[in-house]
Amino acid sequence: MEPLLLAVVIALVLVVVIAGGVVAVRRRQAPPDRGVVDHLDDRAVPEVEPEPEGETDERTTAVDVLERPEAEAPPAAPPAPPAEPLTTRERFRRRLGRARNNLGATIADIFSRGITDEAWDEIEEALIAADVGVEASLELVSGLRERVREEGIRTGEEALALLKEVLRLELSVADRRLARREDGTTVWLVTGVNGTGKTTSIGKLAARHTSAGEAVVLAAADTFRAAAIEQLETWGERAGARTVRHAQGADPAAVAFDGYQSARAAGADLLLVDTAGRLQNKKALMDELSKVKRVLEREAGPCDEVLLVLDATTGQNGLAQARAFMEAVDVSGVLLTKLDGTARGGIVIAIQRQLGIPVKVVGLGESIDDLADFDPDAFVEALFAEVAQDVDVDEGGA
Ligand SMILES: Nc1nc2c(ncn2[C@@H]2O[C@H](COP(=O)(O)OP(=O)(O)O)[C@@H](O)[C@H]2O)c(=O)[nH]1
Ligand SMILES: [Mg+2]
Repeated sequence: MEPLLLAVVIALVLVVVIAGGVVAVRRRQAPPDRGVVDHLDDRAVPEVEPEPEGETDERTTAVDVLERPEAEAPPAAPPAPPAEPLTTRERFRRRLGRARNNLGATIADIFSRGITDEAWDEIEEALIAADVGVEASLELVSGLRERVREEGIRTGEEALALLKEVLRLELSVADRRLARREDGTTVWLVTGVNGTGKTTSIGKLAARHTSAGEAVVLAAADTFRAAAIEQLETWGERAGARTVRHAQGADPAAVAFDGYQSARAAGADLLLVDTAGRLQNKKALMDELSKVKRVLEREAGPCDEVLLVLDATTGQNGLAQARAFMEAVDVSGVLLTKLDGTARGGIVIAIQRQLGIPVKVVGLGESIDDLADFDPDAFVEALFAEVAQDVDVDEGGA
């Protein structure tokens, strides 16, 4: 019988404690807080008549509180509407001020003076100066002239509209998305010459995917300088991604291999492999890169993307670099950085035309969210948008 007695005593004690707690809660809600509760209640339930002063007692207050629990944790000021995320078009428009002020404005100006032989020559020159490439510029202009003739186009405005259409068409590809694996850890190998923006872009990509709820691992396979490893690690911390690293000077292929094993063991969604890009010894660099890919793929299967990072401000020189990399590894897509920093922009067309590789992602600045999937419509529109609509570019006149 003793255990039963004990249980009864415990139950009694519990009842007393709970009752005491309820009374204490009610007391806390009683006047003088009453005025505040009323005031908040008026906001939350406006149809309730305010009680006359003096008729308030503990009972009604307690009932009030129990019936309107929201009064205990009142919403502060009505929440501000969340800031609208910028649309892709808006982002391109804001960041392409330089190219717009140069390429876009130059072409619009030429066409505004009418469609003449000189105008066509000047358009050709403007495209070449914007890094579209000589051959491509000549072809684009001759195709355009023909269509203008065929379609009986008379105004510069119409000709400009047609040029935009031709550029959009030039940039259209079937699929620009970064490839993902259905099951297991997706592997993206990131290559390119030093200084083009590999590490920064990896940080931005990582952030984009961690904020979508994915687990991301970075492999620091640029082992040449300790600073390069630390830079990647810093980006990883910012992005919420773990970095797999070895000591400075370690075999980059071993780091990539370990990166994959670690990512797979952790069930990570995405592995991003950073690599070195010192062009001083091109042969050694390319040998190293193909070894990284070979060793990585032995463990991970084919890389889902081999991204070549190109710096838009290096123009045609970047294309020569690209060819060297394409000999060492099968590049599947270009990540074009510093589009915000170039007054040219035609490099986008040159890359796709001359290398036959789609620009998949672009860098639009140095911040973690300055990365966008390449969108040809938004790009062409931004190049030719009214300069007056430019809001975010302070040094666009370069
Ligand atoms: N304006 C601008 N700067 C960039 C962009 N991407 C990278 N950078 C800068 O380019 C420099 C080199 O970048 P880093 O990632 O270290 O290049 P890596 O040597 O290829 O790894 C850094 O100062 C970056 O901030 C971009 O899209 N726009
Ligand atoms: Mg780097």
